[in-house]
Amino acid sequence: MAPRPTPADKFSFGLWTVGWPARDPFGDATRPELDAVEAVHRLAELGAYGITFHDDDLVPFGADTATRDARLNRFRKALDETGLVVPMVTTNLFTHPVFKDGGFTSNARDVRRYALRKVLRNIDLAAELGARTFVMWGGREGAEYDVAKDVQAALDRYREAVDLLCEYVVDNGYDLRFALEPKPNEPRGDILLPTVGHALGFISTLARPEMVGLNPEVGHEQMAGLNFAHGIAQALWQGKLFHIDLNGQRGIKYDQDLVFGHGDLLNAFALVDLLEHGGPNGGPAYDGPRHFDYKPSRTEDMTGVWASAEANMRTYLLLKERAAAFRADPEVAEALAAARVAELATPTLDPGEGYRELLTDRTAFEEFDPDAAGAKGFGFVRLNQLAVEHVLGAR
Ligand SMILES: [Mn+2]
Repeated sequence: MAPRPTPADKFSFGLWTVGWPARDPFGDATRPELDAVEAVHRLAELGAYGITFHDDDLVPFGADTATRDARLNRFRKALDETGLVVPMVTTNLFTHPVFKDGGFTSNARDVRRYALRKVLRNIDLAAELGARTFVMWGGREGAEYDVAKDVQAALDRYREAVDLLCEYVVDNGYDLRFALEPKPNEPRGDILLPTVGHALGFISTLARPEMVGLNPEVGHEQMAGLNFAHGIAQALWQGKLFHIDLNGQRGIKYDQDLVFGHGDLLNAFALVDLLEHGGPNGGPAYDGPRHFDYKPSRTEDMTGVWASAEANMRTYLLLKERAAAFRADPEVAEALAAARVAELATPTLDPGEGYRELLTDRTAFEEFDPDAAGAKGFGFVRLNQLAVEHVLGAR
């Protein structure tokens, strides 16, 4: 029996996830358009606490003021009726043809100025709805042809844009932070800030680096062949995990956006353990929204859409239970000790010790027996098997 999700679990969904009519590059939509008001009500019934959206999900691109106001008012009313919150808002700088070479980093300067205006308007809306995080996924910020994009100039323009947006938020007194979402490719052949590591490096060059963090997505890092839980651990370690996109992906291929846990289940287990417990030695954990950015598969009808939404939350809660059981198992504690996992939290040098003292410590080198140390096993496989057995519900 999976525990039932409640708002205390802080599960949130993008309006574009359950609302995806399943149009793909090869085929037409297989489902009807979903009304945003119905999405709010259904997600609230399922136990979610939040809903997020791109500006264009809620108000069609280019809509007049009357249409925009009417759409927003209906949405606000649904939020009031259900108690659902909007913890995050994001912007669409990728669908309209004007953004075919990007928004902030288009070679065309007039497009860049238009993109900034579009985002500034959306930031006002985010603040008005009480969102605390503004996500920016630069899906079109990239290139197919190396000779057609000056990447260093593009990064200058990217930084110029993010610096300007931060200044706007500060000047307006908004309680809002930015979260960059890395992705290696798709829809562009190569996207700028392709991984967590690239984005962390970029953030360190900004005028207000403290206002900008990350919104890493499971599948995006896995599309680059990277270990998502490791990327998240580093983001937490650097205080940059502002938001997270949970989903599933099976290896290095197109962006699948499967239900959370329907890809690399063992890495999902490690991820939930990390988010909930902050790692085996109690590093920083995550207390933000558990946000699902998945796509209900094109094979599903609307019943399947809501079943898949529920599946994300059930899988998370089951993995949370499994992680707690793993941590509470005395045999696991013993295997962790044998694997010397806690020992890594001990600094390599003694308090006050420097290289001079290290150089005089004969036990560190002259009397150390590397052959004996090299012959000793760590027992990592036994520890991992215990994790597998907990995930399988066998313990
Ligand atoms: Mn994705």
